[in-house]
Amino acid sequence: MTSNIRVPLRRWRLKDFDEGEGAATRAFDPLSTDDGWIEVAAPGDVYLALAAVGRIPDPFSDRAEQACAWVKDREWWWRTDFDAPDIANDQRLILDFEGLDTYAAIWLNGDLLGRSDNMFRAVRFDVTARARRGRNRLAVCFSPPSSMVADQKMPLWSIIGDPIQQTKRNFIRKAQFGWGWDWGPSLPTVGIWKPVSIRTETSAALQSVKFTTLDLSTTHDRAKISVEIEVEVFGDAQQLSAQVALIGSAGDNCIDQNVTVRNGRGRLEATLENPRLWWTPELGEPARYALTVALNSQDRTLDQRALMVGIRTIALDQSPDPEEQGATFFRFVLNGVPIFARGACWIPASSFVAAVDEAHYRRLLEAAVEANMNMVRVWGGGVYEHDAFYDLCDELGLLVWQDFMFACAPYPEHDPLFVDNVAAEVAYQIERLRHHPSLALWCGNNENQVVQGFMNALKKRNDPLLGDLFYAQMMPAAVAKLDPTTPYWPGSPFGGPSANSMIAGDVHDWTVWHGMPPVPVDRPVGKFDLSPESVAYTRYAEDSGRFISEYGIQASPVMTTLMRCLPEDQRYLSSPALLNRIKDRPKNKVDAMLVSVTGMPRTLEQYVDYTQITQAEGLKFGIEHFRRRKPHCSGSLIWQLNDCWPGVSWSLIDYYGFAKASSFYVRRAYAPVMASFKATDDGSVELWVVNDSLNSIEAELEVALKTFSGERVWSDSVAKSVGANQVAVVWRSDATRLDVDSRHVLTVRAHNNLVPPNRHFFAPIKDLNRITPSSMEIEIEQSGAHELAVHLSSKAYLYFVHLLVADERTRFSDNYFDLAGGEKRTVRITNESAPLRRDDVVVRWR
Ligand code: BMA
Repeated sequence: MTSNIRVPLRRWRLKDFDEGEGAATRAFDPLSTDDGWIEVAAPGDVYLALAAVGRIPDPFSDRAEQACAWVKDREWWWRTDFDAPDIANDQRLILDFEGLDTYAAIWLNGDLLGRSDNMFRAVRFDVTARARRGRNRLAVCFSPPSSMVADQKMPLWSIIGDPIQQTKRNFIRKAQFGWGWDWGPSLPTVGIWKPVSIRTETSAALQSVKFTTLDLSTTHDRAKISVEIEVEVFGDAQQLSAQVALIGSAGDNCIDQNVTVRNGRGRLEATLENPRLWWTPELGEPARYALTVALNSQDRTLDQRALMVGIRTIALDQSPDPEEQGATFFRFVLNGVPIFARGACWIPASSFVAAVDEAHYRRLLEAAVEANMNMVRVWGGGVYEHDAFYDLCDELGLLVWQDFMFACAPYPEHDPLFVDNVAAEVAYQIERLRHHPSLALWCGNNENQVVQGFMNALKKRNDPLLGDLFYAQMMPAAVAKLDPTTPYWPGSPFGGPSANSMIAGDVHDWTVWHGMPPVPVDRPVGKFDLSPESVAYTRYAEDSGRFISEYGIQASPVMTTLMRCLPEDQRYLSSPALLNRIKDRPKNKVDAMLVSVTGMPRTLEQYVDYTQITQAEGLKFGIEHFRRRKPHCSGSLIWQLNDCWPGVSWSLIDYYGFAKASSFYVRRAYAPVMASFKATDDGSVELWVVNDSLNSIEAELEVALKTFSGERVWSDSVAKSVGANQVAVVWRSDATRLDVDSRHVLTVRAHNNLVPPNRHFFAPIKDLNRITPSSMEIEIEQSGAHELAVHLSSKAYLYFVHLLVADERTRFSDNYFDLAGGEKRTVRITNESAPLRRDDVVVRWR
């Protein structure tokens, strides 16, 4: 055991002042009373603390965002009293803030200790000389962020909405989305958003522990790893050494070795025989190892660190694509295996970033794995997430594309203080996250190069990108130095003749939804076009990109969510409270998509269904196209997985955790082995099988042409093998056999459950010639207190069959599917947290 003690400081008090008033009235004074101060936890959030005592409404309710607008303009003081641990002569006392949001002055016992101006850096103070025996008073003053940058000048681009332009967010090292985004409210946070503790250290302390998989043999039977240790020696520590242990999940001790520490450094390299590798879910187990490092001086353990690590190699293949002239791959290679990244972009899981806990992360990340994802992209307008996020990604086998936190703006690279601040942030975050096996990529920012490129093309200029210093020089140098085995990429999107090029790098495809002109290679940039033809989701088929790291369609959350956040008199189409939940502009942008897919909704209920149908069908179409292009396209990251509040957005899962229809469509379209139809220009249809697994598979499929009333026109049996990690056309119908119209549906079913069922329509959803029955056969069986089995069947074809339970913790074995005439399906519904009863379930269809 070490003699070090770490005491978390969790209980604080909070009070607001006019700017400057706190110090003037000696809010830092150890003797001042707690009158008018309210309780707050650290980590914690000011809005939530205020709502708890009734000073503001629930910020997510109705239009409360406006009623909370004053919070960001106040000065906030956080205060706590603590007893300092006793320390010996060879010890020091460290005050450790893992994250302060954002402009903070820290006071101890009435003295100013220092300041902090970056939410993404830790702040540590040696308080050995300042702390008193017994009671100490710690106070942190947070200044209103906008007033700290009031005199800064550099215009923002007007791409995320005008009011947000006024914030000067690009000067503030703080979560950019907090000022409002096209899916989120303007509720800039303030306060202690990460743990704070006081701890003792004895003579020397571990500064960093770095674990690296250096090499993996092609047959995977041998891995070379290294452990590097950095130590700060501040006392008289003799004969420093580190005991390094690596233990597998079965308790097998792979390494137990003593490493000499000289000049503050120690290093160990070892070769492991038959290591259990870290894999994504479709390729294997995400095996992890427990790494512990104990820093010893003679017989005494001074410090200790424990990390969960994984053995894997990750690379980014950008070699020329031999089959697509002039193009280069953009594909991740995990343990030597080129993979197709199936995933989504991650935004902060709450506007109140301090308040996201492990359970919240777990719900969302498990839902990502259930949707057959293997990658999430931590988008650059949010935060470097809490440790629990990355631990869960490690545990679940989800690769992480990690943006640095810069988004949709020029950044002040001409300001040396800002540059130093960013350099320290970049180094801190790399050292913090580099040991995670899930970490697949460091990426410079979100959309800065591409927007600058657009501006230049429109204005026929060649202005440099302000901030490029960070993405083109500082970050790659820092990654090369501190984490050289993780790939670096300058921005998303980036690569090729223009940043959003289809022949190299990654692509954000916003033709669908935003009406962005398709990416020009050798043409001048076109015009944004929001006409229904321009934004139709079938335009995903024009995308010939290498890796689509953003594309998406907005949809309403489920009705239960709307009921929770809309007051009773606002539950109608286009009500002011509903429009307030739509942050993209124009607020009716979705209409251009609905008009050609479902037609326009007349009721709130239709709005929920029609937007969800359009999102689900559109993403299905896009995913199937991108996956059929494997390996030329090697990634699909949907914009966006989750929400930061109960809004109308591109998310697959809403703020409370209710899945939209798209979650289930995506689950099927992302199945590692998947079959999809493709209509070709000559009027025929092909059936493709995509195999992301490492085994060759035998596809035994039945393809059938039916009418919606249940008549079988013809069917074919297909038996074809598809090689490991390959795609293949396994069936093709010529136009003559397809004498079809809006009454027909082409279906595929696997005899051996190898692929999820799929279908192809010959007309838009709204024009399908179906007779929708008003009833179906439904039998709900109580198979356990927390489990129901719902047996469904229908004589005629049913579209968009879905089961609703008004508890977001409910899970469904499948949902939002079509039921062919005569088909029987059983859906298993479970809820580990609450009992389920038969009448909790509502079954609907369209
Ligand atoms: C891209 C993202 C986000 C944005 C989304 C939807 O621009 O990077 O900034 O929210 O599209 O517009």
